Amino acid sequence: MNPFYVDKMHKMVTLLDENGDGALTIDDFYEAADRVAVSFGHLPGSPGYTAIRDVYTRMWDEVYAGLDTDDDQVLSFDEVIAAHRDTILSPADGYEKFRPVAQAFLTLADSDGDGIVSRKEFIQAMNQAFRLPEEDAGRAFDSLDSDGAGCLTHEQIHQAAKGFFCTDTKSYGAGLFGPIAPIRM
Ligand SMILES: [Ca+2]
Ligand SMILES: [Ca+2]
Ligand SMILES: [Ca+2]
Repeated sequence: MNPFYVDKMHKMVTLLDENGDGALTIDDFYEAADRVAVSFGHLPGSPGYTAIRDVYTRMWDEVYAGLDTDDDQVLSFDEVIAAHRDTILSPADGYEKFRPVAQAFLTLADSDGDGIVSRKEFIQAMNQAFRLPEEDAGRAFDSLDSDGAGCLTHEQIHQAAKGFFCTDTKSYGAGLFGPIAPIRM
């Protein structure tokens, strides 16, 4: 596993670590779900709120809970890295675990439901879902919009997510979550 993959996953963990304690727990996911639901205008108890919470629960259960190798309900950074390598990076069908979760976020992001994600929709969704600063989200969009169409298809975003999570090279998708800074391990 090369250092670039570690740097990418570190960026991801940092974005998901809602309460900033350096580890991932279900509480991070529920805090994120609440923030995202409210920012998309879904109040607690509404169907939209429940749907968003279900996305985060599903993301935790299907992608992250299984990574908790010492079973303490806390995912350390090392656990996330090791497990991503074994379950998502190495297997040829690794992205299939991620695809339903990515699709749920895509459905949220494509707020007018026209099947494409405009630059504005992308920036709004990355800012609301992952607290990515708007400037970084704009750079992320531009790095993915390789043909300059000003919008992305759902399949382009799946390809980008696959590139981000399932390759350790600087392939398409490396910029999905904005700039990647090298970390010192
Ligand atoms: Ca945390
Ligand atoms: Ca653990
Ligand atoms: Ca759209």
